[in-house]
Amino acid sequence: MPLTAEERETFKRDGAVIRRGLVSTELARRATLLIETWYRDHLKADEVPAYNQRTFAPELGSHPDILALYGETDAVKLAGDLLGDTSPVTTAQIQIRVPETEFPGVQPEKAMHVDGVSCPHLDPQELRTFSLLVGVVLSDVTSAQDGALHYQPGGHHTMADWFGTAWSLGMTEQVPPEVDREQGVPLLGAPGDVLLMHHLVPHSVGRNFTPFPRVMAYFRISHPDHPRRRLEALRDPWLDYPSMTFIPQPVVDKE
Ligand SMILES: O=C(O)CCC(=O)C(=O)O
Repeated sequence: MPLTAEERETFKRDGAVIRRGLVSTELARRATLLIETWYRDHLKADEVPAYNQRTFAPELGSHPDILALYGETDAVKLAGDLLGDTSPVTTAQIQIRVPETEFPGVQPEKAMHVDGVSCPHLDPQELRTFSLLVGVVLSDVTSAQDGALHYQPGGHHTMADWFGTAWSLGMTEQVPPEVDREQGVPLLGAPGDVLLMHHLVPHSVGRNFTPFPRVMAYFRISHPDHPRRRLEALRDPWLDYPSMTFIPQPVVDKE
């Protein structure tokens, strides 16, 4: 089903929309099995900080059963509804919040940030931005304590203002202080739920106090023109979203 008028309004206001059960149980199950096997056979505590910065299970990022979470679902259509046109997606990021019980203190809270700007592990002059984040929930997240992603509805406007005024390329602050202080809204959900989130919405991630890994797969979707206008897209939240700025003209009856 395409993006409804109500979802479009929500996205404009909050910079985020959740579609429950968008990914079928079978597709979610196939991806989960792969990640569970990797987790059991490959994950080592001393590698968690590095995976945490980039992706867990890097060897699975382009596996057909992982890419299917986006490519074989209506998420493609929804991204197209928002961006008009999208560049091909060839890899996913797998993000796991490991249980504190199994890996105590190994994965502290991730601070508020927007992806690809002033990343602690990258040159602050480098932008690795995109247009839309599509997050697929692959494990139950029933409380903020379950390693939930926390996002700030409406934060895309605050961040665009900041990028256009106080911020300059090369700064190491990831967000302004008032955004850093906010807790955000936890993304609660079940396998198959999908979050569509504007790239400028600030988010953080909490520790996981459940006995089970919290698993998400993320797809970073770009408007094809995004790579040539990264700086402008930080300051104009709708540059990559032509459908959001299109104002329908009233139909005038001709006699
Ligand atoms: O773990 C998550 O859900 C999100 C991770 C994140 O924000 C990031 O990798 O930039």
